[in-house]
Amino acid sequence: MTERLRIALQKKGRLAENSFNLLRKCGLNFTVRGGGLLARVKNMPIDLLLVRDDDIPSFVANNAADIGIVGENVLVEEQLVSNVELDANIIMRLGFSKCKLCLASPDGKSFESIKSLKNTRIATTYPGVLRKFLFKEDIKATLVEMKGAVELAPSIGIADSICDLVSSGATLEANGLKVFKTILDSEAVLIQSNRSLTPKKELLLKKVLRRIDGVIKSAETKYVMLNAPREKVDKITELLPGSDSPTIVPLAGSDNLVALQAVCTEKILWENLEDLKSLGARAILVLPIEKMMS
Ligand code: PRT
Ligand code: ZN
Repeated sequence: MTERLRIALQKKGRLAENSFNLLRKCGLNFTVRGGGLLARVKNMPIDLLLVRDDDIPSFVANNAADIGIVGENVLVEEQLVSNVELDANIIMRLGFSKCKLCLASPDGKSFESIKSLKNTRIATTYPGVLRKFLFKEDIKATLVEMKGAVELAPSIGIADSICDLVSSGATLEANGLKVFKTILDSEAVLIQSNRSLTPKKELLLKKVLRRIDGVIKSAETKYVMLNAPREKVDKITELLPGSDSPTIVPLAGSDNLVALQAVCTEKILWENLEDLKSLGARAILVLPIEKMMS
């Protein structure tokens, strides 16, 4: 058994670039070539298995890969349609490739109540998730299973509504469709089976997970520096999103002003800066943090 950790990733598609970028930010050095199924990480004992996203849950479950990055929608669907129970569980949510699996219908023919889906035809590429939803709601409907282009189904007369992934909503709008129910919220997730790893691989996995966690946290975390009147420091600290005990330093040549520096773990909006300014803060700088480890 190889001591190289194997990570299954989508080769090409909506998850691929984000997955590669995440791993590169974690310090993994690799090149993805056109035809290759495996990419070797040059500076760590890790191989990347580059495949179609639908295969990732079963590859992780069947030991072809130790961990994988996949859309939660694909993981849930594969678990529901697989003949055997798939040993693949979410170990970390990654926060990219967010989308929703929605029910949508042509304008003017919306289903105010989902109960009116009864005895209608619904086109989807997600029969597993849709069937489970209909079962839970006690609705009997006909599923029209498609491999793609689901948004065309109502206009060509093969379905009354659709169940498909939506992110910006532009595709639905271009096809005159409106969402009337979201049945699953999804984002990219890191998955692993319950199988135990060799101690060496386990250590390496822990290291990679710690780095991924650091990259995700540092994406929103910012370092804020500002000058403020000493008596406003408490109020200003309260306004800094997700900050913990800031550093306060006296400013040379000023009795009243101090410099305040804080790590903010939540998103900082323009509105936050305007509020800080109205409390007397000046020279406000918001700096990105490249790496974090706590
Ligand atoms: O070839 P392979 O099988 O690996 O890829 P694929 O074609 O099956 O999947 P891909 O690359 O299209 O999507 C991979 C994953 O990205 C999905 O499983 C989701 O987890 C996630 N994702 C995020 C999306 C979208 N956003 C998305 N918008 N997947 C698909 N879409 C579709 C949507 O259904 C619509 O048709 O993209 C189109 C544009 O969406 P709008 O709403 O922005 O117009
Ligand atoms: Zn796919």
